[in-house]
Amino acid sequence: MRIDIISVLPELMESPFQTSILKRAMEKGLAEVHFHQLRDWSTGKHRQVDDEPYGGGAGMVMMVEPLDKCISELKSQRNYDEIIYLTPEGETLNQKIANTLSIKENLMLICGHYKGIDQRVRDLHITKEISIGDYVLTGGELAACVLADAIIRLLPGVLNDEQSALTDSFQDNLLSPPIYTRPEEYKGLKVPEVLLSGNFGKIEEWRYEEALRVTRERRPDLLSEDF
Ligand code: 6GU
Repeated sequence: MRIDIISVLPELMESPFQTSILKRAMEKGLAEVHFHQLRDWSTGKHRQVDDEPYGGGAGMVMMVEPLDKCISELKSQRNYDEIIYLTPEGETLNQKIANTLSIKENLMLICGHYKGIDQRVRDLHITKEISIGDYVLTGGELAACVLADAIIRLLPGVLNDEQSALTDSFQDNLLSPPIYTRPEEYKGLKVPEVLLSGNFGKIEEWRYEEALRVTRERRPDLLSEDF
């Protein structure tokens, strides 16, 4: 998979892809992430990429021309499965969206800043808008990292068996059951007997019941969603 990310602050997104599991995914050639500095497509002498909104009002708007030029150039080089604009106005990211995007070949992510992007960029190019939750960030960069992380970890070969994505919270619309490691007792708190029993049928049953209990207590909304 290849992900192209367009931003005025690409340096903000470098370290997540140079660390730990995502770094390994890059090194193994399972994912490629390419950053593009939007200012490189600005024609103005100050490399301007934002301007005042028509009709007035607070805040700046990201101009149509640099974004259109950048996106068009990338589009001339390969076919993108989705061109995604990260914005609080988008569909809220969930595991199902991450799963769907993880089977694509080429994705383009557009990070907004200021009050957002000129509507005509959306009309011309954007195929999907995604938000990472109901709160406002200073820009789309951290959201783009969140989205890319959620997608890349699902690519075959990125996680090993111990890290397997198949047993994640949300992969079956259930939260994870409690987990324990050594020691068997700590400050009077004991590991549930069943986990020490060696009876894997019983253990799986216990984990499922606990996952249901935790989900019912914390996120009953997940149980009524079809997945
Ligand atoms: Cl995608 N962008 C910004 N700026 N804020 C957000 C967001 C995205 N998702 C949640 N808040």
